[in-house]
Amino acid sequence: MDTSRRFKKGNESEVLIQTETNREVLKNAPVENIVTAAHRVAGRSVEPCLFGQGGTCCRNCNMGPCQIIDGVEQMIGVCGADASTVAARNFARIVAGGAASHMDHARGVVMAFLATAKGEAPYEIKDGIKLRQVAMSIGIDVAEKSKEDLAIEVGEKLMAEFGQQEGGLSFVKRAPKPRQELWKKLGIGPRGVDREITEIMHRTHMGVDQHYENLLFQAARTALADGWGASMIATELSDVMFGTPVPIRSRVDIGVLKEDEVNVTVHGHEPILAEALGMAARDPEILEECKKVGAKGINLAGVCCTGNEILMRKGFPIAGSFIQQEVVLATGAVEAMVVDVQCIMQNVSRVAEQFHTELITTSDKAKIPGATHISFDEHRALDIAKEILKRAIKKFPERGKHFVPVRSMDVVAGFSHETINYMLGGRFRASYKPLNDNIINGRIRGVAAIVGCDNYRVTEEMHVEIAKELIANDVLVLVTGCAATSIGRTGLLSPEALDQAGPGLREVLEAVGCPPVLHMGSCVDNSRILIAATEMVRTGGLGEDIYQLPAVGAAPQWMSEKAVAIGQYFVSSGVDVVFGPTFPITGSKVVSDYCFNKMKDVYGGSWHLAKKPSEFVNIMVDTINQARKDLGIDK
Ligand code: CUV
Ligand code: SF4
Repeated sequence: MDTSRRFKKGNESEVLIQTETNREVLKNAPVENIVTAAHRVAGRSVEPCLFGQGGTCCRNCNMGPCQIIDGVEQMIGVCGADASTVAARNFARIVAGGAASHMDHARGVVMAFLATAKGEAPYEIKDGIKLRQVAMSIGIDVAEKSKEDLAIEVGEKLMAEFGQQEGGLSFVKRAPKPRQELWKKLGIGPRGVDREITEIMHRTHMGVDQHYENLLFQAARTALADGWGASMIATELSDVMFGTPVPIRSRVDIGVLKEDEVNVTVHGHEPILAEALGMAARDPEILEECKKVGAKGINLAGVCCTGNEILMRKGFPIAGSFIQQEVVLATGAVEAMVVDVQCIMQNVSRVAEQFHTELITTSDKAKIPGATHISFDEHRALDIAKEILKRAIKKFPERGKHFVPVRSMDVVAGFSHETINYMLGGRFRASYKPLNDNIINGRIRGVAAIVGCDNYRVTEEMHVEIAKELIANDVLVLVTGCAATSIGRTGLLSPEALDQAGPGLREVLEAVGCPPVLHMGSCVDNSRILIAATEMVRTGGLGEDIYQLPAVGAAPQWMSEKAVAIGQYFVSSGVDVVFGPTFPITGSKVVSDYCFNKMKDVYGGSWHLAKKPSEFVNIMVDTINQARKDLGIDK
């Protein structure tokens, strides 16, 4: 270990601030001494612990914590656990943490969905067609039922799957048949949404499951309960309730904040709160209040995945990705930051305190010292949203010196699987056939998903460099989460960026007016990619199962546990996935070999590790080329 780095000083000049916009805002911020995560990364006196980073630190019982060194006999756990057991246990717990977040999110969506169907919440069942499709896909008879009755039936059936103990999940049955059979053979078909998490926590308790492969199977089962369960439930019911996304223009980056309006940023994940704020922002009573303080209206802007949810469905702008959450507030131009759950840094509270900004927490699951807590309840959604906005309006006259950068970028978002089906499939016969044909004839080499967070420890614009290289190589790129926002900042989500695409991809997308990179939504919307992949298989010509598709995924700047759960459900669905720059199992040779190689034999897709953008691109392009060769479509 390089000790000069290990004990570095918190020197200002070492602070590497990501993105031009962040640098500009922090340089011009009206208040000095704004400290962000970038400063804390530079200021930490110790490097990340190698045991923690490689997944071989165990503190699952009080005989430890035990730091395990693979291959050193006296460095196994006090209980005898070796590196493979500890790495697999820790990995499983990461998946559990990530999956649990999506499961609770989904639960919230179903509860709001049921309240809506029963007329107890101010939302409506917007997409009746999708409701019927979803109902039929889970075996519910749709004949002669009102929209509301059908919605109640769908909601209750899906809600029951959270606490279910035996049997399978409805949406799992959407996967290609050979995939379902494989899961059955491996014994990893999820039995209930919540059950698998409890079982991971049990099996990783001291002295229970001590075989790495068995542990990793349970991690896979839990991840499937997320991707083909919770996340898919969240996406599908949110679409039915709030509208299935269609292409929509908007803007991203901190410059979407406005001088003459009350800026309210909504940060977190669940669309339910954000949708209510969107409704309240147009309410005449609220607009009247705005006028009283000299504001032209409410400017609602998203941060993190909440941003993606309301961008996709309503065209609200995104103020920032994960690494911009503190910087958005450092403008001094935000009256309120309203948060719900996940990816909210505690430090937003300290930055808000340096300004007139009010931080408002809304989930009883997520409180922050220094914040105002207004408990959100979907039954009273509109009243609560108005109460929140009124507080923000009161803050407007207190806005002091501020700095809003001119930077913001045009984006086109809204590429749900239905939209892709329709746009690439043609106006009269929505189908994946034209997409498959263009892959078979080689105009499009394959499909790559770039997903997940951005991260203060990664200073390169990895998402952007990888996306640019892939589209230049005629690979269709799909994005979700903060990867989508960071790619959006550079203009690649706009049709004008097509000139950066290779000739084949460009020809196909130009004809339909699509940008070279398609924004598919938030993190739970990665389930849209599972459905799109399944549809491509079903359409024919590209094999019988997902693992045969020339498709690959990557999360080059992942930060959250959710990203690992997502990665694992893609791998278990047959997709090769590249993560980096680190991965929390590398402290065990056996588990590394299993995840990076053997999983390919088990699932048809495996994990890969890369550090530099060029390494990501090489693995992704090679994966696609190999799949094309195996399919016999590359002569
Ligand atoms: Ni869920 S999980 S930082 S907001 S993508 Fe953004 Fe997306 Fe990662 Fe969090
Ligand atoms: Fe150490 Fe084993 Fe306890 Fe983990 S479970 S802390 S390896 S003794």
